[in-house]
Amino acid sequence: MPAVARVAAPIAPPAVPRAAAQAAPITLEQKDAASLATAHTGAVADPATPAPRSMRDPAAAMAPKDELGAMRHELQDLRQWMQSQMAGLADAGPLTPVGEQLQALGFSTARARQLGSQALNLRGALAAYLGKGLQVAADPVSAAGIYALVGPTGAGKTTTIAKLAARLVLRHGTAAVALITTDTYRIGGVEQLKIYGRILGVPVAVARDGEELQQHLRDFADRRYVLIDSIGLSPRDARMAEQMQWLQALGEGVTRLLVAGAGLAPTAYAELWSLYRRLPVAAAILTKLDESPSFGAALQWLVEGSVPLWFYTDGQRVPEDLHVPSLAKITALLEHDPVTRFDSFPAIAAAPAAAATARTA
Ligand SMILES: Nc1nc2c(ncn2[C@@H]2O[C@H](COP(=O)(O)OP(=O)(O)O)[C@@H](O)[C@H]2O)c(=O)[nH]1
Ligand SMILES: [Mg+2]
Repeated sequence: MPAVARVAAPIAPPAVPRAAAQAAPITLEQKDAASLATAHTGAVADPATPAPRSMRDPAAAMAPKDELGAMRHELQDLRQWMQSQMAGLADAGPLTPVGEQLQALGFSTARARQLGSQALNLRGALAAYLGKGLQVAADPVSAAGIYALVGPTGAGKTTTIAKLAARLVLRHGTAAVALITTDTYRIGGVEQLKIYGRILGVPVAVARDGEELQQHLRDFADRRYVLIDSIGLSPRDARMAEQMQWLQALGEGVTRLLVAGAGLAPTAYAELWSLYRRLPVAAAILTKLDESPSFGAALQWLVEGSVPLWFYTDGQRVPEDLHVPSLAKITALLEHDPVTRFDSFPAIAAAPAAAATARTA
């Protein structure tokens, strides 16, 4: 399994030398943010926090002795006071403009309020939150192994398997990859994967029970990558428990990836996670970002549930619409900027013709 790395925030604030930082004047931006936040929320000064010295005792600020030192202290006081006022806004009152943007993107009101009160703009808020909390892998599914995709029906498991398989075939050739499906209940479930297998030139095996699954895995022991497609069922369906048992029985020999649409409600992510986390699940793949431009709820689930994000998909094309996430790409998508689609995709020079022409049916 590739090492999980935290995304380095590329939009980190410029480093300020210590001496300069101490004497740094309050910038216009900072002042504006404070007055904006206050004007917007109607918040009044927290009586528990003493106001800066000059407000309490103007003579102190005008003392001629060591004027520069006095000004420095005054600025430190002012900065601390502003910070305490801004922090106080996190718990109550209307949202700041940045908070409103975050809420519109799907983040919960509480998180939008907190992040919105701490950042001067949307990009800063996202960089701070995602840069610290979103776990990604530099090159996911590069280690040889067995990978099982789980998740609700219609989430995009089969399509994503095809995209992943194409990515691996492009890198390692058809002999390195095999597919197995346990989706034998739905009409067309097996056929859908078999079509992709034919186009990509890789074998597809069908497992009707745990025994058959184990047997296919033995048969494919010489393949570097085995991808298992599964069926998503209601937790009340006995067949769901059955399939979960097959996958659980594989123990640590299989890496399970939870596939979920990017546009679900926060409660849907909580339910999904309570159902699938016990498999256990190594990471998530978010699908259909093209249909869900405001996927803050999904990101909040990933960050606060400590679920690494290995891939996201933003369309039905195989394999082009599968991407490895980075902070810059996720931020650009949230800001609804055009994103460079191919920068994470492997070189296509050695691509077999079949894989290069693979498309969804
Ligand atoms: N717009 C869009 N559609 C997708 C994406 N991924 C999958 N789909 C579509 O979602 C539908 C269900 O996908 P499928 O792979 O069969 O889901 P499964 O039931 O989880 O296996 C199909 O019509 C796919 O083409 C995506 O990233 N964007
Ligand atoms: Mg399927």
